[in-house]
Amino acid sequence: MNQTLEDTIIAVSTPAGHGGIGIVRLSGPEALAISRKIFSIKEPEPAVIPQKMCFGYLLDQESRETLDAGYLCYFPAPHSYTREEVVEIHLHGSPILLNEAVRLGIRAGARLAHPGEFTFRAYLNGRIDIIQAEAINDLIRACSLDQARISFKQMEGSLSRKIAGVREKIVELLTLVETRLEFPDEEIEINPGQVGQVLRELIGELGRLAGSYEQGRALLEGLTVAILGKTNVGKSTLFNALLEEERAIVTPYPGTTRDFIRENIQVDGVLIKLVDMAGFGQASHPVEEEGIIRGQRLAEKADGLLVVLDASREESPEDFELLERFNDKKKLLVFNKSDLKQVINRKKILDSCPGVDWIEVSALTGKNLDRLRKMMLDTFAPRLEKQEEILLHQRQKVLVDSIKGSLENGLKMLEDGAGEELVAEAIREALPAIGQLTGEIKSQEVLDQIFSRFCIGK
Ligand SMILES: Nc1nc2c(ncn2[C@@H]2O[C@H](COP(=O)(O)OP(=O)(O)OP(=O)(O)O)[C@@H](O)[C@H]2O)c(=O)[nH]1
Ligand SMILES: [Mg+2]
Repeated sequence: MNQTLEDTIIAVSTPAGHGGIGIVRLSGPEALAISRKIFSIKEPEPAVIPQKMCFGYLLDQESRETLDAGYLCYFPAPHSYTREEVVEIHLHGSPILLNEAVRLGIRAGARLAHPGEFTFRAYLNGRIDIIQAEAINDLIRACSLDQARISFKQMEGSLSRKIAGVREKIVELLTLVETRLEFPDEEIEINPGQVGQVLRELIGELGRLAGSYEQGRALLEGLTVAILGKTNVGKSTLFNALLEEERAIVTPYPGTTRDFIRENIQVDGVLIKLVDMAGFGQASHPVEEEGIIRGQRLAEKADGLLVVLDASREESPEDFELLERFNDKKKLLVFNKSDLKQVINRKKILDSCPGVDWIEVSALTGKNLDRLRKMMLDTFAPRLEKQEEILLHQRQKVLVDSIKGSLENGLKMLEDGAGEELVAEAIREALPAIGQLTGEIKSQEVLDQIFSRFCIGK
């Protein structure tokens, strides 16, 4: 990513495609001058009132042709997204027109922005840190409301403040220990018990934070829930019913589904990737056999399983085999076809897998499906503590673990009675990881990785 801030950059900031409005954005020292060359404001002059929509026309100065009518909005530095001079030109949402506006802007002296370059400038100019930049992209790409809520809070700085708090406490500890080192003869109150106490609290706090990544990952990527069971138990019917769409083929013949099908559903703001697959058991065809193998692999990696049983028939060895095979996975037992005469020996099944929650449903009539949705969340989704911060990125987790590791070293040395110098050195090692976490320490590779995930115009 280009780190010079002298250029004025321009890009379409609304998504590609046709829409009600489209916005072209400029940022940099010449943003206002360039935008005035391509957009003429109608009456009264001097027209540009900061942070107010000014009506006018998109203009090709060379041909003197007016191309569209719209609004210009000027955000003077530093009160803008990037902290630079920023201008937004709101036009009709026509890709042809918006690209033409960008072309005119480039002809007037701007340069096309790279993906994420507006946000990158906000970061370089100190308006946001890297955690907030990540949160902005997470917010834009949020695939559930819960995740959007968390990303919004982090964009506003909640996680950054928490990390700043940790940093402050570490620096205080260092000051305490190092002052003692510099002035060994003076009576400075330092109590190893107190240092240990602060270290233990910090380690606990960082441990909880790192632990939240499991929830974060589920939120960002969604939970994968695989529907499995013998052939013909009603997996595809259940899949369609949960999806509220006739997506998978359903027939009365066993072995209907041969490949797996994945579709997303939302349950209470959580994204669930639901997978329907071939029924377990004796394959009657090589294609089905391959489907079964793939299904098993997928089920092994899923966050949760819905094990479907046909309650209108007797239980069979395959049902038990299946439960045995996925013994250690999170699962729910779904006794399907509750609208028919119930034949299955439920007790025998439940006894074979103690502690596993179950429900009776009819995928055909829809009975109990809402309850099943809720149980899926309760059983498979990691608990969201509303107050706690949540890490959404592995990058963040790795660094929080590293900070915690340095403090644990320091604590161990303290407990082993090592000299203050060594304790201080171990604790100090936490600081670079904090710098990397917030982006205070810049790594080109990390920056490229983060900002290349952004869209152009953000
Ligand atoms: N009465 C009743 N019939 C059901 C129910 N759910 C599914 N069925 C019927 O059971 C048969 C098999 O349904 P599918 O959804 O294709 O079953 P499957 O488990 O996907 O089968 P395979 O893909 O072959 O493994 C169809 O005739 C469905 O209409 C239910 O809740 N009640
Ligand atoms: Mg099926």
